[in-house]
Amino acid sequence: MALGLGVPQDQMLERYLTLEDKRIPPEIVATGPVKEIKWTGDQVDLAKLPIVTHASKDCGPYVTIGVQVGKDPDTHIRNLSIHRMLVLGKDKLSLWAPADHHLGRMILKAEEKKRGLEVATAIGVEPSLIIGSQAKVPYGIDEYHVAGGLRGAPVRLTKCESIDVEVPAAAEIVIEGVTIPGERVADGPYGEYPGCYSEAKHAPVLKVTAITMRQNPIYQTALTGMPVTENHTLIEYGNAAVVYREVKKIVPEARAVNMTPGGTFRHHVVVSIKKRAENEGRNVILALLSLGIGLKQVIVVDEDIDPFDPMQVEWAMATRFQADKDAIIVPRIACSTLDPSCPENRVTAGLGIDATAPMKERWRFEKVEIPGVDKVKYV
Ligand SMILES: Cc1cc2nc3c(=O)[nH]c(=O)nc-3n(C[C@H](O)[C@H](O)[C@H](O)COP(=O)(O)O)c2cc1C
Ligand SMILES: [Mn+2]
Repeated sequence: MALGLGVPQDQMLERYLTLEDKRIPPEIVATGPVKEIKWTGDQVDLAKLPIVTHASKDCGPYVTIGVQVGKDPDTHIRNLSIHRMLVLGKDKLSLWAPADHHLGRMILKAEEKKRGLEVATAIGVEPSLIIGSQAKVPYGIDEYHVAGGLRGAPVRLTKCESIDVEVPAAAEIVIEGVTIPGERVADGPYGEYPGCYSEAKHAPVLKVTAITMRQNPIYQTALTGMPVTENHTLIEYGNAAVVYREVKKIVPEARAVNMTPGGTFRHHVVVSIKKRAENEGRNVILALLSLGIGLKQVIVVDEDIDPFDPMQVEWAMATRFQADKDAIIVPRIACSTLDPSCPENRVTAGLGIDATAPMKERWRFEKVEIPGVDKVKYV
């Protein structure tokens, strides 16, 4: 991520926050390398692409890191996102874009008008586009503008052959298609980001209308499954940015935010704050559980605890937390579709742990320090 954005690793969140807000609109160009080869009509054949079956129990080959471009059927504002696609035939793919994601909403909006949604999938694009597609910006913001900000220059786009959608002119491969209104397919098992196999029972279906590519294109794929894979790291900062901004609204002295790797960078977060009112930690918990980005566990610690150090976080829980008064359980909130522990699709319980020390009698919670101990050399 840091290399892709040209940012020092230890400043990632800070720099990402500024870059994500920059917003540089794309430029349209007449053509580009992605138009060197064009397959239309009968030439379209997905079997000619080296689409990979990744995990041992996957039901078939999936495109896993294609950046999808769709347009809202009313406003025509674009959206970028990444959704897995299972090969169903020479010109058919599943498209796992559920309604909790913007492309899924666009597909449903088009179906209400009895139409398919035109969707282009760009494979092999530069990091700013992949990272930009993961930005948690509201519906109605074109992530091409976000990607432009991340790369510090406009993304160059060219028009598709068979649909009214613009794609990166420098992409390796573009798959153009239209969703088939009302058609759904059971798509799975597939080794998903929670680290378990999932089956999407109602995945929309895409009819491929054209494929364009460079001469000798490079086909890019990505792993998902047990954390940590590309699917996890790519989403870390998009999620951390939303969380950090939200925490700052409540506690201006938010110190750090750790979307934890074991929590898939999506379900669990540890936040450290310098609180100035007794129950600010509880407000942070409630705000984050209601964000709708899939969080189900929020741990809040004080500013003297490093949220990236699991030992320190557990220590804070061991010495500053009482379950009966400091835990919050919020029943039945909307969440990710893929957590296998959910009792129903997209229903989860939120857990908040306020492991910040009470403000009165602060000395009882102070860390013991031995002067000079860090200067002792044992070997
Ligand atoms: C490698 C990779 C694969 C992904 N696969 C899927 C997927 O199959 N289905 C899905 O809904 N989201 C998937 N995502 C996550 C979405 O792309 C991500 O949440 C995105 O921000 C959604 O965009 P939106 O906010 O415009 O809806 C994937 C992310 C990555 C990095
Ligand atoms: Mn979006």
